[in-house]
Amino acid sequence: MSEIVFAKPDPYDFLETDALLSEEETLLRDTVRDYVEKEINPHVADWWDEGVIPHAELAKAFGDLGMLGMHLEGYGCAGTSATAYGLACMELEAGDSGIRSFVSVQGSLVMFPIWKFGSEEQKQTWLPRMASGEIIGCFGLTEADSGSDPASMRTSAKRDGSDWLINGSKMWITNGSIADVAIVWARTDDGIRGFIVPSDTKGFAAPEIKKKASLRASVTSELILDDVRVPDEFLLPAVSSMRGPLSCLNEARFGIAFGAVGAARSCYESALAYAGEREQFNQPIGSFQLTQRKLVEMMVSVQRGTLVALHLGRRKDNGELTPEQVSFGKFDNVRNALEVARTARSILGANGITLEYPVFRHMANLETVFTYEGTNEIHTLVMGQAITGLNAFT
Ligand code: TGC
Ligand code: FAD
Repeated sequence: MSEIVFAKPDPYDFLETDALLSEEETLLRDTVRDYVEKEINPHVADWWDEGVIPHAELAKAFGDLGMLGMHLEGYGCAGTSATAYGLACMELEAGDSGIRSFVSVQGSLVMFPIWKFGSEEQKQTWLPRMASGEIIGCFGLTEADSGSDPASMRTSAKRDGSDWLINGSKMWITNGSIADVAIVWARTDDGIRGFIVPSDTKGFAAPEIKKKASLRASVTSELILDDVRVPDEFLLPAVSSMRGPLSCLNEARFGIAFGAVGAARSCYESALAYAGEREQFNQPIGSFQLTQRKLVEMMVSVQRGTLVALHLGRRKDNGELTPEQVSFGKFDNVRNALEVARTARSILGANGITLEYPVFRHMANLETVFTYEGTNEIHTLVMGQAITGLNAFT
């Protein structure tokens, strides 16, 4: 029988989940962590405050690091495991959810549909330049009146000779105003189809949505499509139903299940350090039972989220992961991250409301993460349907 060992637990990795990573995964994780610590963390609070990001520089840097479409094979993509992609999302989101979004959208929502549903010519044309960061993409599914129910979209595409004419608008589109190309999902006589729309096409506009109080280190836009004409070669040939966009969402939601743990970890680490330094009543606030309770809840939540994410990663790498299991990860890890961020905020007292610490920024960002890529309620209903066999969406 193996016996329990007596060893001092690591406050930053209580269950020693690092031991679950391969050498290659650890190296990749550490490379991204190092990049985030050196190149993102010193600046991101200012970017967030000002509502701007150096998108071209970031795209180039992420391209050089092989992080764009990193889990796709061929066409200049790194071809890593899904778990490695998840770990990169975790480190990026420990920096800021908006930075992780930038990478998720490019890889999971723009490159993935071209890779999965595109023609060989489309793959050759777009993927290498997107992998290197030369070209930035966005993903247009949501509309002002079609959020949780994207199948109700009004944007339409009609054949006109050998071309298509696209009309409509999309709302809340990450990277919209800075994108060189948009994947636009539209209703056609033949079902829901995806189009590759270069942003310099006549009739296409992408005004930025301002005054956001969340995900400020990320560009969010409306897409306007006014008689946008694209040739048939810009239609994604291999899908003609909601399976197209929803397959992309599986990929991005998987990354978010990892990413949210990164944001939570950053909040926990901030609160732990603060609780050790800040004194009230002549004692560190970490010595109070009520504070310790909060710290332990946060630590447990981060460790549990890490285990869930890694489990999903292994299942994806084995070809076993289901959309409902992705919903489990997105649902549970994001709601827990939000709770961790709120708890960390309380430990930091008044300092917790400033941008001097990452906590409030993460907390505000996580309100978006709770909503996009399927709200918490939508993922509840996906899992509810899976366990009862009953549809409660309508
Ligand atoms: P339903 O009628 O059940 O199915 C329609 C077709 O889709 C297939 N399908 C899936 N395929 C792949 N993955 C999934 N998860 C799928 N779920 C369903 C299904 O087999 C069927 O295929 P076919 O070929 O037989 O026609 O679907 P529905 O239209 O009733 O939708 C169900 C529901 C509510 C779960 C879905 O609409 C949903 O997930 N809604 C939430 C919307 C959402 O998540 N939007 C996200 C927008 S993108 C975004 O937020 C980006 S944020 C980016 C960032 O900054 O990180
Ligand atoms: P609604 O669908 O109107 O939901 C409002 C409330 O009603 C929610 O609480 C919801 O859970 C609840 N609800 C809805 N239906 C049901 C039901 N059947 N049962 C119970 N409750 C229900 N979209 C893109 O396509 N591309 C992007 O790049 C993108 N980026 C985004 C970036 C940001 C910063 C944000 C905030 C959003 C982004 N989105 C993007 C849009 C996002 O996916 C939607 O906001 C999300 O799907 C929810 O849609 P909605 O906001 O219209 O809310």
